[in-house]
Amino acid sequence: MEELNDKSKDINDIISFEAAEEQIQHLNNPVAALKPIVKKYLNTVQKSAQDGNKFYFSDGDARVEVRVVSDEIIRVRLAPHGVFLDDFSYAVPTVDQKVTTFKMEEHPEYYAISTNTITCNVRKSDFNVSFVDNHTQMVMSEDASPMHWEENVEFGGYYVFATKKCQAEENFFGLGDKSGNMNLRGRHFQNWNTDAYSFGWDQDPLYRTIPFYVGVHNQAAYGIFFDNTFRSYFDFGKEDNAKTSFWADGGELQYYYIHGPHMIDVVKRYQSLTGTHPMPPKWALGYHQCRWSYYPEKKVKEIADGFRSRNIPCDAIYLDIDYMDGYRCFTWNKNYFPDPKRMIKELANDGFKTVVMIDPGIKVDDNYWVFKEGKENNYFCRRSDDYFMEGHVWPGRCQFPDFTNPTVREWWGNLYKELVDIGVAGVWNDMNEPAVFGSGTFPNDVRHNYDGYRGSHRKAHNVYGMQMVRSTYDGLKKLMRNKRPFTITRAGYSGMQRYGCVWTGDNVATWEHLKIGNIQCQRMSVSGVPFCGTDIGGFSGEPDGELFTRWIQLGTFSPFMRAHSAGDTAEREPWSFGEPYTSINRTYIELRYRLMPYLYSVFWEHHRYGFPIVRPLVMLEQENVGNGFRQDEFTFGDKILVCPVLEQGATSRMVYLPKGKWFNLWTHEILDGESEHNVAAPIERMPLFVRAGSVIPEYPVMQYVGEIHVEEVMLNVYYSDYEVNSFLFEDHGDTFAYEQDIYSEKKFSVRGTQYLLTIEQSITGLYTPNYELYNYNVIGVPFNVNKITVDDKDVTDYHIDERNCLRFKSNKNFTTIKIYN
Ligand code: MIG
Repeated sequence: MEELNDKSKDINDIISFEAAEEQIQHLNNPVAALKPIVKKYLNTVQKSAQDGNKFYFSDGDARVEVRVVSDEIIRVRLAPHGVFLDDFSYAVPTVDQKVTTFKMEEHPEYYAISTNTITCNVRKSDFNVSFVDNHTQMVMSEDASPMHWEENVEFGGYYVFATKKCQAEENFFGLGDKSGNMNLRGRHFQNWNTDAYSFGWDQDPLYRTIPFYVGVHNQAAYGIFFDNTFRSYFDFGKEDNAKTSFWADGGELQYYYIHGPHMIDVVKRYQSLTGTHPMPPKWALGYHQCRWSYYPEKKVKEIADGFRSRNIPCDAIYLDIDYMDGYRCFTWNKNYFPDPKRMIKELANDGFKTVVMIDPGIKVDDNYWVFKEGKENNYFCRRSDDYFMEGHVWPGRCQFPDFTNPTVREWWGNLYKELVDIGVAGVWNDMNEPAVFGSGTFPNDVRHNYDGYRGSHRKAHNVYGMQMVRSTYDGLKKLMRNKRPFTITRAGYSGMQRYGCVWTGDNVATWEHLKIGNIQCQRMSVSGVPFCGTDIGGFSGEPDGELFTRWIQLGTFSPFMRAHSAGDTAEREPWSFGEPYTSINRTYIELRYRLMPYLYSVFWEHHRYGFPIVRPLVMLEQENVGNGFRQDEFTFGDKILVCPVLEQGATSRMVYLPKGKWFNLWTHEILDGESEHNVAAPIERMPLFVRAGSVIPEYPVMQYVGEIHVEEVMLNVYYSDYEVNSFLFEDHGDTFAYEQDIYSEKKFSVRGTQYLLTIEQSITGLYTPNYELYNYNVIGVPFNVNKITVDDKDVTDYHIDERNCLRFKSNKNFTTIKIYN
């Protein structure tokens, strides 16, 4: 431990577990450095007590609370001297869920708190806490040493630590916004929201804090959510191959054990604690074009025309900071944009939504109404000695609203009124780590309201961005009445998905970053942040046509699809690289729009039922150990498997397909799952596969969402000899009527034999789409078709097309279709 003696080293550089434990006091405060290190561990359990679903254990001084949250979730808290901190969390609005039965039993050596599904054991001799699957009796997670802590003389409170055993061949996933390989085993991390311009493979920390990971061992998965907003640290068997640790610079040692055993269920349960993403307006799922910056108005129009004249679909154009007057939020530079309302209207007439950037830094300027209001009402953050928190950002000297104050959030939300009135459709919150030029972020001593629970920046830093986008989302929701807001944030904390989507920040136009981005979106998805995208093409640096096109292809299956670039780089529109790239880019963006009803339905499955949108291979098939190391392929929903091409010059690539049968989306070739295939991947082709038995709904190509009144929905039916269910969700697309059950959910079941293919439909919900017909494209029927019936009536008009697909139409309300040999 060489670092131990190097007292000049900043604590931020030290993230090895043991080293941090030893070092913290010495580095953070000179007074403590003179004292011996006092690290305290829980001792023998002496007492236990029960209060409803909460169980308390004490070693005579410290207390531990074990709380049954649901059948599959248990929360553990530590109070070093018996007094728990306020039970308040920005991540978890409501702790208790439905629990059917639970009980505590005392055994000679331990206490056992069990639900129907899991048991939490607290060992008497040393306070060891473990979690066992009732069904398999497998120990899913177990302390390697008792929970411990260390007093923080300078700031008060404690550094808090938990250390768990790494189970045999255990792999780790999640943890939100991290770079590098998807599997976290053998690495360590810290969480401290950071403006990480041009970050590298393995750079840490980045913009967001999601202290939640999933462990997979012995084919079973569980999750740990360490709900602590202070700077936190995770070590996945790096310091000691046999241990996984997490710790924080303050706050409470409080974590949730979340049971699987399927990884997807762990994520769904994490989502049940922290919430899902609200339904976005449908246009938000279209293609978005951004740049730092498009200005003046003429340029914006030129870009809009560029899309329409080339027939490349696009739904949104972004205005980055230069639209403002001297970077003052909520103002306009009237030289560049003399009449923003007219411009936004004209763009809207042409099918474009306008999304604008809003930063947290407010220019110190007594002639600027936002600053004046903030100052008069005491809305800006202050230092410990009551000075204002001042820092330089784009506008020059700035002060910063305290978004952890509910009154400030409400004020800020209302500031969007004028933007909403002139037709702005979405807002993009940047720099909210918060980022400050020079110093990076706020100093630790800045005070925050923290929704009445008070805290310094040590406690509020990681939630600042989340509370900003929360205020933006809530404000827009109110101002737009019943319309769905569209918001994007750069920084965030667990639960951020309730308020907006996210982009991965300032990436680079390199092949390595294409890989990073692919993994980042998958990792965010495992971490409960489903609506995520990268700057297509790379923010800094310049891609060539090939790299840009490969990025558009990946972006077609990123939940959020937006191209963005820094201002000092060459232009980056889908047509910037000439042919063949323009045409290929068009084809993929068109594919995005054709698949819109599918993408939208997958979003609903997330919003309503908590399913992740993007699913890595390991989530599809955790029992296959190899999948713990595969990180290219993923599915969008559960029907379409995507294998992005991440190597320059590639014309083919290896693809692993999970169990079952898969159709190559381009060729209709049927491939077996549970094996690897070498698949053609010339520049115009990203390998895409559809699960046999799927029904993939498709719209006609449109230049923007809602351009064309849909007369009939195409249903692509992929033959299967085992039964598969597919879902189609439909509603108005931009209101909250879905909260009043104004939507329709359709279930399609497909099942084939050698002689017969059956398609069944069941419909629930109060919404009726205003098209009448389904237009079928049945793929892979293994027999000659001699007869088709729709609800027992013969279909006379059908044919086999040039791609060997069976084509016919029916009324959208059918119940049973039979296709006979
Ligand atoms: O200091 O608004 O990540 O997307 O274009 C840079 C200008 C500030 C950083 C964002 C980027 C945006 C840029 N911003």
